[in-house]
Amino acid sequence: MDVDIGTIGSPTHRVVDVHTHMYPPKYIELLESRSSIPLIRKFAGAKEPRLIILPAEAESLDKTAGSTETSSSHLPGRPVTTHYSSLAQKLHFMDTHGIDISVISLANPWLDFVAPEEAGEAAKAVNQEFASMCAEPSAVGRLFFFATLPLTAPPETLLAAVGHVRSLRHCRGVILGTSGLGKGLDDPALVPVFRALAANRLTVFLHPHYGLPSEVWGPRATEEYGHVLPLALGFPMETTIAVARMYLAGVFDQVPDLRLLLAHSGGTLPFLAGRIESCVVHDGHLVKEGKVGPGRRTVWQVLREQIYLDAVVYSEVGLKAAVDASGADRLMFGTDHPFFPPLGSDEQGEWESVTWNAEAVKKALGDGTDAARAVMGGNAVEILRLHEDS
Ligand code: 5CU
Repeated sequence: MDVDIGTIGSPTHRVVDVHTHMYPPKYIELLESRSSIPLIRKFAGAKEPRLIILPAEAESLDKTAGSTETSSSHLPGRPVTTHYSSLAQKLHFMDTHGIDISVISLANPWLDFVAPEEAGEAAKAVNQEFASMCAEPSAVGRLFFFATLPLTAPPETLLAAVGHVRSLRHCRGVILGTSGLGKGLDDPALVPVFRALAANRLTVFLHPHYGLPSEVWGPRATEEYGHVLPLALGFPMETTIAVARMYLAGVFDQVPDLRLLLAHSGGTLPFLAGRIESCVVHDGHLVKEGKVGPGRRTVWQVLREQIYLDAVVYSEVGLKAAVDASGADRLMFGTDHPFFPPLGSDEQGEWESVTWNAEAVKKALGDGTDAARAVMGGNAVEILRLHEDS
């Protein structure tokens, strides 16, 4: 059934945000109940509680133990504003930036930390909350979602969860971190899950969280460099490594219908695909194992056949690499809301992090061109079936 989207523009002119997160109230409660990361903690004198999730933030959290420090610039993590959990706020943000439709997803670290025996029920509760938000009268036709899987749960619970999310209205896929069942996404035990997702036309939105080991950022990072290194470099490398491992393990050939949407324009994959190819072709071990012979699909082919990229890369330079690698027809606009709010200015107004991404699309593909419109929304409508109200 086609969605009644009221005053919203024609399908090819819609603006769609495929990378936009929420922490629904039950998930916030879960984080508030914890004493180790990920957690939400209140600090004396601070206006909002702080969300502390990144492995690289653990050290600064330890330093605040017992401290009465109240200056927000010295507190770990980020303030939990209404942007994280409020539906009205999400819709306001969309209206402010001319976004017609958002495909919302739980943000990192999802349910990766939940005990195996609790993960199945936790996933059901979170996914139900997302489905309910999308079914609110103010949201119908404007919100769809990527569900969350209970990856720490036993295999039968995990596969049952795929069955559950496929039945949820407005669900278009799942968001997945790179740890998988604990051994990464090249773990053969994940293949049945990928098969089930592919069979149900559920796109996998692959998103980083763990970055790289903290030591690589050096001894000055925690005190002096904020979150810049883990977020700007750790996240994209994590995504790149995860997909390269899947490629080397043959996951894309084993599950040819699997579709991955990669966060942050694929990390560094569009830029490094040529180097990965060269390393594959010149690897004596792979050649001896017969993995480089005729019929091998190149990384470039996988990028054009099974991978979509978001356009959350903040510059036309990176975006052009993404277009060259996957094609403008596989690229989809995103914002990463509620992360990267404007600092020191009105969070209810326009966010520079959003306008940078929209500008990059214009600069890379031309203002008002069909290709730019496709990236801003048309592709997402087609690929994620956002014209169907199911
Ligand atoms: O600011 C951050 O830490 C993040 C994060 O954790 N996840 C994300 O998607 N973007 C920014």
